[in-house]
Amino acid sequence: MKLQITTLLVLACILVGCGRLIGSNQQPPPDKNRPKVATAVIVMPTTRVGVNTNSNKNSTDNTSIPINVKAELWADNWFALYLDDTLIKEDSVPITTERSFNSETVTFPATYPMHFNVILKDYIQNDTGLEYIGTDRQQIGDGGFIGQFTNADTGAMIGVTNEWWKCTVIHTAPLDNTCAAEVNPIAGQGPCGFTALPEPTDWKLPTFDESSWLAATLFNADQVGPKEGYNDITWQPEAKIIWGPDLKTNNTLLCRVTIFKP
Ligand SMILES: [Ca+2]
Ligand SMILES: [Ca+2]
Repeated sequence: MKLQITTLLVLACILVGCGRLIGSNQQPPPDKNRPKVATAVIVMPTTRVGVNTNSNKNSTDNTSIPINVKAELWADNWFALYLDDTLIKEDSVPITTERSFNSETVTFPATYPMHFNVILKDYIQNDTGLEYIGTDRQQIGDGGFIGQFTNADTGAMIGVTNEWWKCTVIHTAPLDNTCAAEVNPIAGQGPCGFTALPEPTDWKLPTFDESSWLAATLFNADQVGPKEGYNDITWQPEAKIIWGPDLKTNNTLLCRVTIFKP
């Protein structure tokens, strides 16, 4: 009798399990709402396979023919733009300048897919992450970066700063915002702790593994309060102001993007 009950229970469990399996097969999960980012992750490594191979040069595909690219860039406070590991443009106002808000426009040849890297820095007086130290304006300054890339010959837009950029923060300060209220703020002491990391090796190369990097955080102009130079450029609506997750305490960032042939 005991054996019969056990057998019945096992049979019941199998039937319930089978029912669930059949049910899941009948209703496959919809994939129409798959996030855009997931598509980008799939596309990028696939397209990169052909980068810098000689076979591309003999192909009928025109991706290996350079085009003239115009980059328009604005940073609070400083940037350096690289194409792979070649420096294209460094902000003409040094990061040691307390109030440096200026846009830059640069034109250069490049071939698809274009792998861009930027170093972004918010001005800090020292590792406390503060500015105007010792004055009644002592504060944690904020950052912000926006850029757009166009085909200089046709005027067609080929890339913008948006959430598809991947970034990592390598300088964060202060670690506690009450540092800004310290009478004598000292870097590394009390609320004025900081995190400073070296640049990862080879991070500018297309082969670098950026899987641990974050999607750039988007900010609007009201949040950043863009200053001098920003209005010198007609920004396309698709171009967004990007930074790390914390506009104030993220002080140095590295960001990357690949622009593919439209
Ligand atoms: Ca700033
Ligand atoms: Ca800052």
